[in-house]
Amino acid sequence: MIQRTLSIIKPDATARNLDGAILAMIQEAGLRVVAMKRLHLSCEQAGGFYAVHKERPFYNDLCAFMSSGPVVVSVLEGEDAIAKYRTLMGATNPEKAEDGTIRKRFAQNIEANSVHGSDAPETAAFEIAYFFNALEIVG
Ligand code: RTP
Ligand code: MG
Repeated sequence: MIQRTLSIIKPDATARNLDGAILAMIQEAGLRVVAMKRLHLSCEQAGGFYAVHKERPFYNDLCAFMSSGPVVVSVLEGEDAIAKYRTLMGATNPEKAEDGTIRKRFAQNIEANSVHGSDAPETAAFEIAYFFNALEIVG
């Protein structure tokens, strides 16, 4: 099944100029970039994106981190794209991430973990619409 998922290259990764290396891993995995933009989110914009985590203890830190520098948001398309990208990212905590994953290679800690990917079709739909309109996605 061809799916779309939302990817964010997080501020820890853009700060280290890793956007290209991460996008290369994404493309090598067979996922297509069908939309992309570079943004510097406000704390409020990051908070709206992570609204599902509002009650979590790490929410305020996460909003501050996600607005601390530029991010690269993109829509990835491909067979089973949501699960495929989650596998490529690796575990949230890089100490538990498998070899060959983006987080194993690049993440600094459980918060500054270099990438985000949608975790289900419903969250992918919300997250894609948060950043892109229909004209900005070119399959
Ligand atoms: P993501 O949503 O970014 O793809 O990551 P995920 O599903 O693997 O992790 P999730 O549980 O949804 O948490 C979202 C992001 O919050 C930060 N976090 N910090 N300090 C902490 O204990 C903690 N736990 C999570 C990470 O940046 C995580 O990706
Ligand atoms: Mg998540």
